[in-house]
Order: sequence, then C-alpha cells, then structure tokens
Amino acid sequence: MNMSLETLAPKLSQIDYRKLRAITDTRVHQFIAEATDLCKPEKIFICDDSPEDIAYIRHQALLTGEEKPLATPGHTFHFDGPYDQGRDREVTKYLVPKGDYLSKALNQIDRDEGLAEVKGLLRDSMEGRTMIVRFVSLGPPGSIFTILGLQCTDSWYVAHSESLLFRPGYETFTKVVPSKSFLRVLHSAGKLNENMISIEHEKKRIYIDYVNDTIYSVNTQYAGNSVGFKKLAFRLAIRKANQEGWLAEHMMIVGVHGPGGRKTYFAGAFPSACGKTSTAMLPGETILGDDIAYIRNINSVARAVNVECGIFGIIQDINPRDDPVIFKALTNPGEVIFSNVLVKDGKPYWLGMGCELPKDGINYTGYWWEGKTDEHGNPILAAHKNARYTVALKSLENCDPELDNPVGIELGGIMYGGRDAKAYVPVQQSFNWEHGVICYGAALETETTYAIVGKEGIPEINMMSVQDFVSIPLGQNIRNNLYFGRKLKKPPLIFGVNYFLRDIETGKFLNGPRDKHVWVKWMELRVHNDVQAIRSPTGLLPKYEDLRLLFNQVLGREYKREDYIKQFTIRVQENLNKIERAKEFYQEKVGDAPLELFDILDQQHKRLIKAKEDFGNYIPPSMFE
Ligand code: SPV
Ligand code: MN
Repeated sequence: MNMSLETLAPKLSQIDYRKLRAITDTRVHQFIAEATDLCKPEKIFICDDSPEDIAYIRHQALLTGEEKPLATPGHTFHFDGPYDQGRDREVTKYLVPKGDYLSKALNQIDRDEGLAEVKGLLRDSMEGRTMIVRFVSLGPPGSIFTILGLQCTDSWYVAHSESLLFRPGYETFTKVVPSKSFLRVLHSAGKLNENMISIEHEKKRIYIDYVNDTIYSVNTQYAGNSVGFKKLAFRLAIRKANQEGWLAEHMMIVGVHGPGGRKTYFAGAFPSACGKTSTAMLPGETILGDDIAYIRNINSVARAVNVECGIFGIIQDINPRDDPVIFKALTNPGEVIFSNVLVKDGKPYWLGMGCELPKDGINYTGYWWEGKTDEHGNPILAAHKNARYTVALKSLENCDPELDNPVGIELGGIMYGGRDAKAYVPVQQSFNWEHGVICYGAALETETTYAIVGKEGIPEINMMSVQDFVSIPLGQNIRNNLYFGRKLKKPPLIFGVNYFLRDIETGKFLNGPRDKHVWVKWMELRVHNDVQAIRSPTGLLPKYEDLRLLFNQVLGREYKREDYIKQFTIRVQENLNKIERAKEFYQEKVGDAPLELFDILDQQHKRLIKAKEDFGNYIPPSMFE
C-alpha cells in the first residue's frame, strides 16, 4: 500500500485520485503529502495538462478574482502588492548545510534555521483553499535536455501562468523511471486581501534547498518569486549542469536571418531590463527563447534549447514602432495575462506604449489618478515600470519553428550585454572564447533596474547576468564556461553589446532602441566571416562602411560617420576603471576566482595602457585600422 497516496485520498476527487495514482513514483506522492500536511489545503487539484484541466485553472483564476477579464477576448489582468513588484533579493536565500560553502556574494542562511523559518510561515497557509499540483517539462519533453518539475501552489494565477510558460509534464511523469530526479516547488501566496493580493510582504521568503532540489516560496505572488520553474528552478538547474558538464544560462535565443536564406542562432545574456527580450524579438528574425537556455556539447557542437515555451516579459516601452511583433500579440485576441498595468474601461495601459494614458483607472495601488502619491509623497506612476505580460511563444507570428526540437539548435554566437553608460562600445567581438567569457561575461557590469525590488541605477558586477541565480561558487561557474568552449570543435563567437552607452558631453544615449538590429546583423555576418573587423584593445570593432550598409538595409536610414566615431571611440580611462572594479569584485567577494580571469583582465589592461601612450584617452576606431 502506498501510504502517501492513501493519506491524500480524502482531499482528492475520484478523478484527481486516479490522475495521481497513474504516477507510480512514490517520491511524487510523498512531496504532495508533505506539502498537504504542512499547508493544510482543503482540497487538492491535480492538473493532467488536458485541455479541460488547463481551461479549469484559467476559469478558477477568474472566479477567485486573482485575475480579472479585459475587453479583448483571452486577455486578463492580475495585480501584485505594492511591495511585491519584482524579484526580491533580500529574502531569496540558499539553505546552506553546515560545512558547505557558497561565495559571499550569494545570499544564504543556515539550512536548519531557514527550513524551520520558512516551514513556520507555510504552516496552515492553505486552509480553506485548493492546492493545485502541476507537472512540467523544462526543455522539450523526452530529450537529453529535459528536466522535470513538480509544483504545489495555492495560486490559480501562478498555475495559469505556468500553462503559458512551460511545456506539459504530466504524461512524462506517468512514464518516467523512478530513478530520474525532478525539481520540487512549494508555494503559498499567504494571507490575501479582498482583492486577492498577498498582504504579509514582511513575511515574504523564497528559500532554495539544493540538498533536496526543493524551493519554498511564501507570501508573494510576483511571478519571478512564485512561478517556481522560472528563476528558482533555474538555480537548481545550474547545480545540475555543474555536476553534469553542461551550461544553464540566463539567455535568450534568436534565429538571425542572413544572406542567401541562411539562419544563424545566437544566445544572449543580459541582466533584467537590459534589452534581452527585445533582442530576441526583432522583427524579421525568429524568437526561440527570451530568458533561460540550457546549452550542451553534442558531438562537439554547442546546442541549445529554450527551457520555457512562453514569455514573462517587461511591458514598459512596448510600442508599435520599436516592438511591432509583441505589440500586435498584446493588442489582439489570444491568451495574455497582464500584470501591474493600469486598467481603464477594460483596457490595459502601460508606460511607453506610444499613446496617451488615461488620467485615472485601477492599478497595483488600487484606484489611481494622475498626481497620486505614496506614503512618502513620491508620485505613483500609472503602471509599474516592471509591469509585465505573460504569453505563449506560439502566439507570436515570429516564433522559431525549432522551438521543440529535442536536440536544440546549433549556436553560432553568444552575446553578453549590460547597462553601461560609460565604457563599452555598442558591439564588439572577443578575440577568442576565453577573452569573451572573461571580459564580456565575467566582467559584465550593469546598473540596477526596477526588475529587482530596491534602489535603481547602482552599478554592480552581474557575472554573465546570472549572478542572482548562481548556486555554486562563482569561480566555479566561470571555470565551467571556460572549459565548455575548449571542448567544442568551433566554439560560438562571443560578442559584448551595450545598448546604454551615453554621450560624454550631453549624457544622452548614443543609440536608439532599433539600432540593436544592426548590431545583430553584423554579428551574423561575422560568424560567417563575411565582413572584416578592426582590432582595438577591448575587442574587434565593426567597420564604418559595413555598418553604414547595414543601417541602410535594416533600418532604411543614413548612418553618419560622426555617430559611428562617438559610439565606437575607445574610452581608455573608463575601460581601465571597469577592469579595476571587476578585479576588486573577484578578489574581495569571490574566494575561488580562477587565476586565468586576472590574467585576461591584466592583458586587457596592458593593451589599454599601450593604446593610451600611443593615442591618448579617447581613441576613435580609425586609429586602430
Ligand atoms: C528577470 O527579471 O530576469 C525575468 C523575470 O526574466 S523574473 O521571472 O522575475 O526573473
Ligand atoms: Mn530573466
């Protein structure tokens, strides 16, 4: 007799009992039984991914009021509380067993202490509610990339989001051999107000137990904290990848269409709100993923899949001119969940949508009117800057046809991009794999943004844009990347991009949002050796003539030489300062940084000093030709 399954029977309908019994892995029953014992839900709903179950979850999200309908068919909206508008670093911690080590830069707590705390907060949290059980497949099901996940949650909104974001996993669970590992998530939104919004934000906790591949999340609804298979399972995948010799990365994947009908795939790592999704979604190119990629060496070739099959994307600045593809999907019938937008007369509004916003409406602070202020007297904007949309990739007209290819796609290039006002040029290619991994990846710097609760605009190192998610010593992560490329026949080319460089005198951005399309097309040509480049101390730069042609072809506009010079001038002192900050970070915060990192940074330092002696502090690219 399977004890766990039998103890669950009283809370399950006959149909749900049968659905659960079809899974023979007793570890599944045990996790659900433990969650039930702790959180005390009144009922349990098992989702078997059938169209009826998927529709039921959406229906319940509307019935309970966690989501509300909008006028356009298929559209709904959801609000998170005012203190729950982004990922919350302070309360997201690794549970570290005694004697184990993680880098100082990672937020952590003693495992016993953390488990006691979070379980205390979860105790009885689901009383009177239904616990929804979802099974997902991270990566295409039945492939070498697949990781299975199981989540118990009391939020219909979270369960609904998972329908759009992840591939179904129930069927695989019914077939899987019990030796295969899977990730577990237990989430409760905690106490809710009459608008179905979590209210105990000071008791928000998100703890990651890598010993048991389990995530605990409580008193939060923001999808980045509650949809366990996004950034939380990602942390566990990084550990698995570390053990098994592949890479789990915070990367989008885009198919870039080159001359003669060829298509070259790029993966790109950018911290939140630094242009990752809009790069993946460039009109005329095809999007395969916007957030998380698993990359494996298959027959000495780097191949990648999208872990997800949907987008939880930032909606600010999505307008018909800059992001036509997603704008269309967000303004036409089809399934979309909007979160933390402004709603008026059944329509969603957001900042930078390219039209005038209403003077009042409903937003995450309740009734909103122009001029409304918070308790500190600061103005409240119409919609939150981190307002988001959730949509399935297949709803986009430019979804890449290889999305579900079980062996993934071959990567031609990798890009790393931060928010850097002062130093890095808009696009450059690394001299080789190691130089790219260290100077563009490990030394990636960015200013904090609204995607994370806290102050904006503080510069910080964000190693390969995964720093918030790395669950192994940071130095080890760098070593894994260095080693991965060395095993490949032809490693993907590495590019450093920066969409946020500002003019030295005026402080204005030197590029518009659409310019990135030109950089991407240039990278595509570089992968095939179709254009040459200029060797500067920080990397290989595009030639003016090539960019001029591309600006004309891609954007139909003139590209002035003086703009090129401003954008691609090497700012020596700013680059030297950048190297110093990176070295300091790795010396002080990362106990196990590889010596090679310091070597490669020192070489870049030397090249810059030499160039400064020859040409001065600001060096236009023509000096290196
Ligand atoms: C990000 O912030 O990097 C996101 C959204 O992709 S979240 O799910 O919050 O991580
Ligand atoms: Mn992300």
